[in-house]
Amino acid sequence: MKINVLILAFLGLCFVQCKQDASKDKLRRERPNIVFIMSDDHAYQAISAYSNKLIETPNIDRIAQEGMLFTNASVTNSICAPSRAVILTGKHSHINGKIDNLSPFDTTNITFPQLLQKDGYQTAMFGKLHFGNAPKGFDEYKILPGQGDYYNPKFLTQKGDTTITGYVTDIITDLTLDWLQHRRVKEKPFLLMYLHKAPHRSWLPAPRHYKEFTQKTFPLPNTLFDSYSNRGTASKMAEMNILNHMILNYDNKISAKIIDSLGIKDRRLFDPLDKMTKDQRTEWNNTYDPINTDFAANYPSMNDSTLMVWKYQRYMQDYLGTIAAVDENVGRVLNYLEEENLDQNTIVIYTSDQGFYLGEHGWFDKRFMYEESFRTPLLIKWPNAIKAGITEDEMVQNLDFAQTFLELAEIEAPRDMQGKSLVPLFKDKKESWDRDAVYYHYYEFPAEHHVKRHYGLATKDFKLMHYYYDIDEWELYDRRTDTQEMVNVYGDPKYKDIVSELKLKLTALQTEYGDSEALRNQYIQIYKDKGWINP
Ligand code: SGN
Ligand code: CA
Repeated sequence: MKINVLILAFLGLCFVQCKQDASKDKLRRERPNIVFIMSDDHAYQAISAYSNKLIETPNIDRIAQEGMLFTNASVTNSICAPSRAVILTGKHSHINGKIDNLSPFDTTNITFPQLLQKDGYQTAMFGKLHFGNAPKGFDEYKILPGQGDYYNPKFLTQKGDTTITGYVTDIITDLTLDWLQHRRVKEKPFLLMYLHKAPHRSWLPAPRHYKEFTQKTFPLPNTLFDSYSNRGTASKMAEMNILNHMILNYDNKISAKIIDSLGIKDRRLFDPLDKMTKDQRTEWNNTYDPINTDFAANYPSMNDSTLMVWKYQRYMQDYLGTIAAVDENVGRVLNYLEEENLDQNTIVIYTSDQGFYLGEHGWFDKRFMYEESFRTPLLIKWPNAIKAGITEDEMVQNLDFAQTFLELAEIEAPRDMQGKSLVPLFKDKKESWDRDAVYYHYYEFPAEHHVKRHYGLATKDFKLMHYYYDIDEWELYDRRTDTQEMVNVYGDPKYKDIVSELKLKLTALQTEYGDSEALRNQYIQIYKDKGWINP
């Protein structure tokens, strides 16, 4: 009798425990899915949720309409692979070691996908990573080698390489949808990293957008003819001016034959279209041959300013043309989530690995801490938790994603991660958000585009930068009055106290994040050892 009572009590306890475990399990299964969409070099100026001067992006905009639009999101180091390393590790470049596109990613770094995978998330990555090594922490990946190609791209997979015929943005989406449809494990929450190559240079649109975009004319930015006066050496020395450094053949798609016949000494002649099939090439020629003919006829009468405008228009036509395909494909993924009733408990993020110049200051490309390359688009929706239609102007960074995702997945973040979870901002608990400055450090110099090394800090009101390697120059911009950053006020006596205050803050941030002169010298030494000495 006594024994029976004991057995019953034991079974009862087991039942309660099992029930608790099951409901805990259920709760953990109900952790949100994460769809992280990132394009490459997508300027916020080219998303209509921010501004529709250049293009309409109705699908990307849906994310902001149904969630939040961040107007003050930035990167810690405005270049591709380093930005991706910051995102995955939640650590600044000087800590995770991926300071530039050239150094290998140190795979002993712990990344947030590894932690999610270990804790029950199904994980997948499709598209551009640009690390030179395979990602860790993914159940499945299909990634472009290096920069990848727009047409008929090759992908690296766990089962070897595969080349797929078609247009890269469509293919990355097909792979993503195929995984969602056929290999998603319904019992698990998932992390999906859906990473576009577009709109990266050399800006090749999909055939369906050739006609529409090559016929468009775009408004000129009012700093297109910037002479870089009132600023330091770095802006004057950069090689990313549309008139002087954009390549007529590679970038503007004027054939080598025409360039030669016009006697133009272009810096580089090579064919970005060489991966196309014969049919794709024919379709391309149908649109681009007449552009070539027109250019040949008009070039002799062009001066610097008309050539600048012509190149800017050509640049915008192709760059924005690639974004039209990104937008359509983002729509396909959002639709799928809705059709499968996955949208309510899925957090969807749209961002870029950094910002980009669309003719502001006469530039293309990125790398600088000046606004257009420092700032990056960020749109987030999660119907279960985020109210629709919110605009958020707090200073957030790509550094913050890892800790945000870990918090959503109820996983404790490693203590050495350096970002801040965005969850309080999602829940409108801004009182617990106390960040008043962000840190930036760019390293890749000497290198293409010649943007000098610099670090700096940004507050909502000011930006202080130090170019420290081959020159020793400070720049200060007053963001309240000079939103286009046209006048360096560092030497202006009016700003003396502000400079002192910001320098103290900068030192405090460097101490907090563990950046130091010794570390800077160590990273410079790597370039010296490789013989990459500044000319
Ligand atoms: C390539 C581009 C550069 C660009 C870098 C880095 N040149 O080298 O214009 O700055 O990538 O871009 S290209 O002639 O190869 O197109 S990043 O996005 O990968 O960082
Ligand atoms: Ca990039």
